[in-house]
Amino acid sequence: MKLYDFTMAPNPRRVRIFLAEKGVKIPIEQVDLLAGKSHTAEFLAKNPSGALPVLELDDGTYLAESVAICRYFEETHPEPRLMGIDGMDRALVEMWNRRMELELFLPLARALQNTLPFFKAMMKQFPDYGAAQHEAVNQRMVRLDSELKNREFISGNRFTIADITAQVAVDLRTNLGGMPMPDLPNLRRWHASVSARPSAKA
Ligand SMILES: N[C@@H](CCC(=O)N[C@@H](CS)C(=O)NCC(=O)O)C(=O)O
Repeated sequence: MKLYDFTMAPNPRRVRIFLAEKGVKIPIEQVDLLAGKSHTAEFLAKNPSGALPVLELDDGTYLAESVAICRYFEETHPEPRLMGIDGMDRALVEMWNRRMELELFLPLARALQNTLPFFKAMMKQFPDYGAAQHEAVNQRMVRLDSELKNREFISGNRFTIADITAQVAVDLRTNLGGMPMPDLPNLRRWHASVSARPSAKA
């Protein structure tokens, strides 16, 4: 088994945090996205999307998509539960993880890709679209702040994959986007709590 990873990239970090929370250690191979190494014929045979992360299994299966890889480890290493503890909780965790993915992580990625000089050589940028996506992220963070008012974590009072998705997005906004954490007390309290977990170093 092997995880294809690129330390700088946010989606692989979601899987690394998930594995760290589970205490699972597997071999990791770096694929340099900046050098285009995920678009070689050899890598496209593993994942035709040319994207990371990818998990290579011992039977030759290649599993792509961060959440699918996390699902694999949730099934093979159930504890601690990061994707829900029973049917209803699994549905709630999925709801929150999709919200964090679709309403925070993806708009942030589009915002950064369309506004940062870092991405200029890699893609055609649409700065107005990027600015609108930044605004969508800011508004979603305000809403998240009120959602976190009466609970410790995003899907209730347990740390789940939804926290990981949001944590990676918020850290990317700060570290690559250079934007400070907004002055939102519940969001800050939640972020300090997830950042204090040993898995945050992954
Ligand atoms: N939906 C995919 C997105 C994967 C993705 O976009 N990965 C980025 C790194 S964060 C990547 O490999 N980009 C390089 C490319 O698409 O060429 C997932 O959740 O794993």
